[in-house]
Amino acid sequence: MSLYLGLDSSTQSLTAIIVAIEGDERHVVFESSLSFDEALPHYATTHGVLPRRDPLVATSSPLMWAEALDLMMAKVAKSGLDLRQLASISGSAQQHGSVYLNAAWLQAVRALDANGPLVDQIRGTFAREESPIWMDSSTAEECAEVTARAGGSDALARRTGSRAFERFTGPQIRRFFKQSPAPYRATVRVHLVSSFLASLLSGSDAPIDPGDASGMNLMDLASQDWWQDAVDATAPGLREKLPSIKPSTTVVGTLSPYWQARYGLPAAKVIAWSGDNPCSLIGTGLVREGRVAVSLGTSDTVFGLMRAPRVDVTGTGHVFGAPTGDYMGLTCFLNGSLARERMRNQFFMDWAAFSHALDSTPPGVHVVLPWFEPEITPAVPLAGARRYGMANAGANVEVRALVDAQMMTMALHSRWMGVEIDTIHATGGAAANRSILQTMANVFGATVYQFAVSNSAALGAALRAAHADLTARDSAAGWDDVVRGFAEPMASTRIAPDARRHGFYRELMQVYAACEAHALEKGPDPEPLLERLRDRVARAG
Ligand code: XUL
Repeated sequence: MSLYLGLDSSTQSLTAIIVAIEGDERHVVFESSLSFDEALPHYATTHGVLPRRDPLVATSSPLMWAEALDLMMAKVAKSGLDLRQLASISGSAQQHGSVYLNAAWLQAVRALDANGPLVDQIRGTFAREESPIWMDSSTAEECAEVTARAGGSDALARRTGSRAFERFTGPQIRRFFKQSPAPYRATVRVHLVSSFLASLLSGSDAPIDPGDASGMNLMDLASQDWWQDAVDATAPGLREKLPSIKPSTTVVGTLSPYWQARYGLPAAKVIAWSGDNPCSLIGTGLVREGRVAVSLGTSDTVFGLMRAPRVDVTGTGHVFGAPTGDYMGLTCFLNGSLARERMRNQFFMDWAAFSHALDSTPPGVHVVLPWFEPEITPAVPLAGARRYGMANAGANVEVRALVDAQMMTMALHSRWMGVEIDTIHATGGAAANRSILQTMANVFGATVYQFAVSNSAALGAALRAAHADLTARDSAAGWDDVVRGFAEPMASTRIAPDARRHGFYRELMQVYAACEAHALEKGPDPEPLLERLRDRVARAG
């Protein structure tokens, strides 16, 4: 039997999952999570984000991520499992966030001493104490500059898989270079959250995988290497500061002596880390084209595997590298779980009451655009929910309208992927809520399935670790074989769409799209459309 560890450093928490594989025997044997706010209160984060002075700026602490890793490895060591069987480890991390390291980094990471905590040994290695994360939307100016310098939006999208996005690492690096030229010059390495944590585990300077590198506006999708024009368009001297890009299956090294001596762990192989969405692709079993997954986490995302890159000409979505060596299409929505939580708290509900509100309230002819925070899809720089056809609606209707809106915006903005969505693999914390998933089924007109493991990113990381080990032993072991028994939708959880409701949502979605266009000053007043739908509903009784 072999054990494989997957870690997921997300926006709000660090999760570890260990899977055990012995032929057809496959089990999750350990799962543990720690919340940054609760476990590491001295960093003073809220939902994993450092105190925000400017609503457009969102940063976190790389030191906190490292300290969390130390705490979690201590928990793993005490799991009671026979960790001599731990063959390999991989990880997943929130995408786009960047870590800026100075000249002391390389020596420090290679010489970690088991006699002292990790954080004390890397404290002096940062050229920038705070890391900008994916929730940051402060780089509109830098996006415009990078776009112009790299030959325009279409060229950037075609070469890198995405037009310039505020949270993408390239525009973030450019802003740092412009605002803090001296610390930028003192930066010898810019890591992503994923490659930073892989470096700490392996005691080396880890590469970035194509899945996470494609969230930077810097990688050439076709060659899976840095695109020099984009690198030059971003900041001077950047090429030398970037790690290499290596396939997601790369063995970066072995667990460094720090972890072995401090926690009695074996010299397990460390496999390149990737972004949370590429890892979730594996953790929801999407190793073939055709189906999509919807992840309901801090961000809500819709994604699916693509054999060949089909870049979104509307500029909404992204093409990333997939851990299988293929590609994945993805659209990301910022107002996910924090918006659901905000609504729940506003009306003093627990999750049972939230579900009851959904179950007891049919969709109505009104729309809320759920932009409580600046939104990524569609691009909404100024926060503030907008309401159409609803005033003083009351708690239940507000909850229903919010979840309807979250599902409608996902359905509308994932059309570019060109997939006829008839089956959805639902994952992320809120995928445990069947009332939310019933709304998903009704809006998309698709069958929705849940999974035994809700953290598909951590599971995907564990399965990527397993894949690297199994293929090293038997080159015929494919992805289908690796995900089997773990990342399969549970037949008993099947949620079928209600055809009548779906018919209504198809009409409401047109109104929703019109409201969105109006709010973004791209379309006329949608009131006549709302009126027409109200009439039709009244006539139908
Ligand atoms: C994807 C994105 C988020 C983060 C955090 O592009 O920004 O999904 O990866 O989960």
